[in-house]
Parts: sequence; C-alpha cells; structure tokens
Amino acid sequence: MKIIIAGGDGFCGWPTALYLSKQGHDVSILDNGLRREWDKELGSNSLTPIASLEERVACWRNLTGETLHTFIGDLTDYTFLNHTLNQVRPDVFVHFGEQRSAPYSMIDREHAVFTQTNNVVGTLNVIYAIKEIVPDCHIIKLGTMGEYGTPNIDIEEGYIKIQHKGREDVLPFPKQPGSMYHLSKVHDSHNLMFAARAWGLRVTDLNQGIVYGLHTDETKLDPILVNRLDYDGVFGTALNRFLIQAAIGHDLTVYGEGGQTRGFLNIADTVRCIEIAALHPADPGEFRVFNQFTQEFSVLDLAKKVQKISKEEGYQIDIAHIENPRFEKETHYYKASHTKLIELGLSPHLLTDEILRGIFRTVIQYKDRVLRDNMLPKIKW
Ligand code: NAD
Ligand code: USQ
Repeated sequence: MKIIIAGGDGFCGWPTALYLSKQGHDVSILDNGLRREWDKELGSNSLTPIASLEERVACWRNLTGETLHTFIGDLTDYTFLNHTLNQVRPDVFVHFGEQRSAPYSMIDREHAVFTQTNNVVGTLNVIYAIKEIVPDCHIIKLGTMGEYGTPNIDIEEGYIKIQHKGREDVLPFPKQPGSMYHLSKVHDSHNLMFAARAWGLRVTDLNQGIVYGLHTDETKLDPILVNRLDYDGVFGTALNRFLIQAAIGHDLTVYGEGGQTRGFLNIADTVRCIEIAALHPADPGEFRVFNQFTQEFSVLDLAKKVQKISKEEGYQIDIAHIENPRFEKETHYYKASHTKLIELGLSPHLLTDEILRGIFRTVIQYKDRVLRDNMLPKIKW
C-alpha cells in the first residue's frame, strides 16, 4: 500500500514509518518538524540523541534499500497538503501529526489556541484533501483514551447503546476530556465522524492509551535510527518518566494520590496496531473506533513496579506524592473495553518485569543527557 504518515518524525510516527516500510509498503513521511522546535521553546531535549530526518531516512535506505519519501510541511497549509496527496495518491493516511501534550496546551491562552488550531484545522484539511483527491483513501487517525475521561461506568469502544424514554439507539460514547489538548481530539473525532457519514470517507479513530518504551526492532538497527524519548514535565509521559527518574536517582513523581488509572501500551504494539488497522480498512462511510491500549494501571502501581525493578538493578528510589498540577480525579472507577484490535490479530507485548528491566537498562545508557531542572511539572491547571 501507499501510506502517508503525518507526524512521521515523532515518537510514534517514526517507528511506525520504519515498521511499515519493512513490511513492504511504500511509505511517505509528512512532518513540519515542529516537535523539534518545541524542545527549543521549552529548553528541553529527547533523552536519546536523535538524528535529523534526512540522516534517519538516508540511514534506512543504506541499511535496507528502502526509500522513505519525505514531505516537509504543515498540515494546516492546504496547498502543501493538496500537493502532497496529488503526488502520492495514498491508499492510507495515518495521522499522528498533532500537538500532543496536555500540559503544553494548558500553558496559557496562546498555547491552547495554538493546540486546537493546529490539531483541528490540520485534521479538517486532511478530511477535505482526501475527499477532494483520494476519496477512497482510509484515514487512520490517532485519537486518545483521554477523550472519554474517567466516567463511573465501563468505557466502550467508541459507541454505547442507550435506552431513553422507551427508545433505544447506539450513540457516540460520552466525552469528558481533561485538557485543551484532549479536547482537540474530541473535536477531531466529531469532524471525522461527520465526514464519514456525510461524504462516505473511510475513517478509523484509534483512541490510543499512554505509550511506553522507545525501541522497536527497526529503531534498534542503528544509532541513527533511534527513537526520540521525552521525559520532561511537559512532553514526558507516566512510566517513561518514572523509568528515567529512577535512572538518575530522582524521586518518582506520582501526582497526588496516584490512583489515576489509564490504559497503556508498548510502542511495539503501536506500530502493529497501525498495520492491523491499515490491513482491515473501515468501509466507505464508516467511522470506526478502536481503543488502542493493552493494559490498565494506576500511576502509583507503575511507580511501584519501577521502584522494584530499579532496586533489583541496584538503584534505591523513593516514590514522592507531589502536589497534583492537574485538574483530574485521583481515585476513580476505570474499566475500558479494548477487544477490537485483539480480534483483528494484535498479540500484545504485556508489561512484564523483563520488559520493564529492558527499557530501564536502555534509558540508563542515556542518563547523562537528562536536564534535571525539567523533571518537575511547572504547568498547573
Ligand atoms: P510527537 O510530538 O512525538 O509527534 C508528533 C509529530 O507530528 C511531530 O514530529 C511533529 O513535528 C508533527 N506535527 C505536529 N503538528 C503538525 C502539523 N500541523 N503538520 C505536520 N506535522 C505536525 O507525538 P507522538 O507521541 O508521536 O504522538 C503521535 C500521535 O499519537 C498524536 O496525535 C498523539 O495525540 C497520539 N497519542 C500519543 C500518545 C503517547 O503516549 N505518545 C498516546 C496516545 C495518543
Ligand atoms: N502523572 C503522574 N506523574 C508524572 C506524569 C504524569 O502522576 O510524572 C499522571 C498524570 O497526572 C495523569 C497520568 O499520569 O493522571 C497520565 O499523564 P501523562 O502525562 O502520562 O499522559 P497524558 O497527559 O494523558 O497524555 C499522554 C500523551 C497524549 C495521549 C495520552 C493518552 O502525551 O498525547 O493522548 O497520554 S491518554 O492518557 O489515554 O489520554
């Protein structure tokens, strides 16, 4: 298949591009390089030293003989997007290309407006360009489990059957997102659902949980191919942050009580989930939702797991319950359905001690690059 990966220079997009290229697909990366600029704005860095996109692509070609085409530009630039789609005429458009940090979106009004404009306008442009140029192309859009929030009932995969005043319907599952970023994903979902219904587009919305790990089989092949890994208080995510904190002897920063429970998955499962969605496209007019995670954990559970593994590796680390910078529930019910990707063939990499130890040993190699001042959260809402 001809596949465009928007956001293909990022944490999820880069390993996905490599993986799909290795499976024999003709892969094009579209990215505006903004993620690298946000590091400069925040005075931060990736734990791993990442090569430029040009170096990455050249290395992959030298190693495998495969070409990753690159289109450097912004999804909010319709002319650029139009040109790219006309040139590639993709069968699948994988959309990772958004501002994805909840704290970044909550810095101030400007960052909230930027996040929602970037994400919502970018996705609207994708919808219109595909409708105009390649209406049969399957849009695989990265949503987030955080669109649902933490309701006091089981979370379904996208839709819920509701009985009301003697009548019944299957309706989109209620959304209660927790940041301006998570809200942007809800707006995207609504726009995509409308486009599928109104114009017959094929859409899969992947409500992904929090991704952990960094390496896939492909990114391990050469240091130039290494994936980025965020650890700061803005872009770093739970579990990856805890592992890196343990590596530098920093207390594990559990926010508040730590009962916040979320869905998690290994980066190796992210790339496979995209492949599965691509191999089983949504029908024309279908807006399909998969909950893309493999296990649920509370953040305190994860901190305890990291504490145990690091102790076995000779690092004595404390868990600190620091003041929660976020507006969110710290103890709540959480049970989310996630069967559809499994039914289509996903065999998850579950979080064993072995896997955790492997990631810990990897991050240890890079620990001298950590900027300690960036570890504590500074953005509150
Ligand atoms: P990332 O920031 O590492 O990568 C996103 C990439 O998109 C970056 O390379 C950035 O430069 C590019 N980008 C952003 N806006 C763009 C635009 N307007 N035009 C072109 N390129 C643009 O993020 P990630 O962790 O790889 O996440 C990818 C997607 O997966 C996001 O949509 C995110 O919401 C979703 N997601 C991520 C996680 C996670 O734990 N990382 C979990 C759930 C969902
Ligand atoms: N948390 C801590 N300590 C930390 C960091 C986070 O306790 O040091 C807590 C947060 O308060 C929150 C939970 O861990 O309750 C998750 O926070 P996170 O920063 O790991 O994840 P989140 O802000 O939800 O965002 C990340 C990605 C985002 C993606 C989302 C998936 O950045 O792109 O959409 O995970 S989900 O959480 O399912 O919505």
